[in-house]
Amino acid sequence: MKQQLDEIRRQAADSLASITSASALEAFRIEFLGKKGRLTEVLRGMGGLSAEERPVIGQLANEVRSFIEEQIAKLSEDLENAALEQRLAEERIDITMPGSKRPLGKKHPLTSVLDELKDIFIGMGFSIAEGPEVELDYYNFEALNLPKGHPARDTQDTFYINENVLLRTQTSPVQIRVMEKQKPPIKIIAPGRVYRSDAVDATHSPLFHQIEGLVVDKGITMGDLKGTLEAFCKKLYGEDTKIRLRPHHFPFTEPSCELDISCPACNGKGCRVCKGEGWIELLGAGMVHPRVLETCGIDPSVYSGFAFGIGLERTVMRRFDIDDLRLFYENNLRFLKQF
Ligand code: 2U9
Repeated sequence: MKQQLDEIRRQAADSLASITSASALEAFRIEFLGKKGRLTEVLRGMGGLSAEERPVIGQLANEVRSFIEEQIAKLSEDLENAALEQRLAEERIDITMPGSKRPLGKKHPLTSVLDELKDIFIGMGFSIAEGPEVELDYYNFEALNLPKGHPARDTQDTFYINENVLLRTQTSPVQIRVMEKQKPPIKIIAPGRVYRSDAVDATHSPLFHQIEGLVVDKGITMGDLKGTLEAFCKKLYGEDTKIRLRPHHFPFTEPSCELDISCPACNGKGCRVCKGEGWIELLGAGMVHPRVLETCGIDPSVYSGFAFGIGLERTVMRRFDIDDLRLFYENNLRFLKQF
């Protein structure tokens, strides 16, 4: 039996030398120390030894077991360290490598000019009001002195969802809603998307943006309208900008006007930009029609107001000399990167 134990120790030492993985090491452990292992088999035969031999063989067997267990533990640690070194080498991150650049985004030209317009009006004491884009016919037309049958309601101009629901054609409904809820003084702008049933071309889009304004209080006059809009134009186009008001008609304002600014490119002398006129149309405005005030429960014999509307795309196209409205919506980075 002593020879068998010596032979097992030698075989174990030989096998260990060729083990290179944790799974092979586990197979080795089972082969020698498992229930049916080589050492276990030999120890089963100890029953047949004499009383003198048993303690001697038993000690030798324990020495062989301890030798194998120590070798397994050492090799297991070596294998783990080797695996860790392998991972560290493979998963190494070179922190001196340059980071991956994240190109910085920029505001869309419509957004940056809209923010500029909002800031000017906020600086003049206006609040910003918002409302639904899917609107009721009542708020978009009827309450604005545009009764059923008025041509502005025709479906060739308006996206109707059904008889009484549509996509708003202007942001005026927001101002109606404010007048219904809030008693004067009112001083708001209503910026936002509006929809018209127009075919897309260089100057038309079914979706575009407007900024409308409304001031209602006691004793509001056309002078307030002119003074407010002149201050706005000077802030937007420079202090030496001049304005002029031309008579016009809108069903929701009386009197109505259109406001021109002196051409920023030639300062009123006449050039390509203003087509030789020296003036550029900027917005429409007027005194709120008394019937509109009445509809909202505001007594026109006590209160008066003025309102105006600016097309955002047209303003931005003029600011940056852009000749095609579609460029705003195509998300072409070569175009957008210029702003
Ligand atoms: C209420 C009463 C009156 C808003 C107004 C205009 C004149 C105007 C156009 C400018 C360019 C629309 O985007 S555009 O095509 N708008 O000319 N808008 S007065 O008048 C109102 C609004 C709300 C309760």
